[in-house]
Amino acid sequence: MAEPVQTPAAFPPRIFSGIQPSGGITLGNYLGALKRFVEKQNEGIETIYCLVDMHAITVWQDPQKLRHATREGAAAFIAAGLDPARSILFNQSQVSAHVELGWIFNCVARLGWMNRMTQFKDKAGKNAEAASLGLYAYPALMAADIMAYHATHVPVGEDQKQHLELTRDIAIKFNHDYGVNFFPIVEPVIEGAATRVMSLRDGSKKMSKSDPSDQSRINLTDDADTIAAKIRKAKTDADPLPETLDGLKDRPEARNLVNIYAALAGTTPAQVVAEHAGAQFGSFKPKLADLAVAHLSPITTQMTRLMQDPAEIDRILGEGADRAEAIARPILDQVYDITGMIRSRR
Ligand code: AQP
Repeated sequence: MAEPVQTPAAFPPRIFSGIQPSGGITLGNYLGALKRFVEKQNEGIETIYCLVDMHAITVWQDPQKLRHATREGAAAFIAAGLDPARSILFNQSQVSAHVELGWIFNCVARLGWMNRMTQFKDKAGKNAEAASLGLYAYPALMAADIMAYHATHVPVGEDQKQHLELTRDIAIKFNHDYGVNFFPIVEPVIEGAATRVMSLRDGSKKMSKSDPSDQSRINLTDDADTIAAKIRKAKTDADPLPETLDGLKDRPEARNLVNIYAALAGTTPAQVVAEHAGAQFGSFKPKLADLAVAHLSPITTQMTRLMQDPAEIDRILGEGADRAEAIARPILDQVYDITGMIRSRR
């Protein structure tokens, strides 16, 4: 017999977020997401984090590389300070509740909403006819990732803001259509000095795993010399750093390096310009490179060590998936009851 439907009036704080194993994790993913995932864990909030491999295959992934990137992503989480005993860490495909709820949300989300998603337009490019249906439906699966846990807060970079607004719309429509107060209305958590790290080659494009130019990004697997060389070659302008942030208004590449410096140093962009006012990039870049290497090298070293034991990484992901499933399955069962699906298997 189906359990009576619960309609919780208030939802305890619970954090969910994910990263796609669609390549190596970049400094953008680290500063915009991963570093802050760890901070949230350390604040003592319940935290659930996921390598979203089902999202990754919305664009073609070589199976061997996908497996490697999933393990490397997990290694990056742990090396950055995630404790698999305190946070739940798993890969999405091991918990089928995500895709099951994703289908239901495909039936809640409206085509008009999906048509407004700028990330689909950016990723599909001019040849949208050739893009996968999965890439188009991606934001509904993302909503399911979050709602399968009744998560209330989602730390993300600025680029995911629109998808979180869609998540809210889906939850509101589901609750309204079925006359329940079942899904929480999620809050995006977009904080810090580097919520949108830009490409090192083009200040108008975000730093991305899938950018064809490796020079455009810093990867968490880059060694110290590579990081220093990429920062030295990063596009800037000929002017010195100004005294206030106003002076960076029309200088996106300069602003990007200042934001990265602030996020790595744990300070604000305003403090960085105040400290370095008048400095040329010839002297600022080596300081930024030193800071980046000091911050990232221990993470890279730890990732390399963890990657020597892939079976242990798989064990951690499997255990995390069991814990994730224990939360998501009862929520999904209630969704089936709410939507009128018969559940009569013993
Ligand atoms: N450049 C960025 N600056 C700050 N945050 C960023 N994020 C991504 N790029 C930046 C944040 O990282 C988290 C994981 O992102 P994702 O893996 O789900 O996919 P994405 O946003 O599409 O990131 P990429 O690196 O650009 O991947 P590809 O190239 O595969 O599309 C999210 O919280 C995101 O906001």
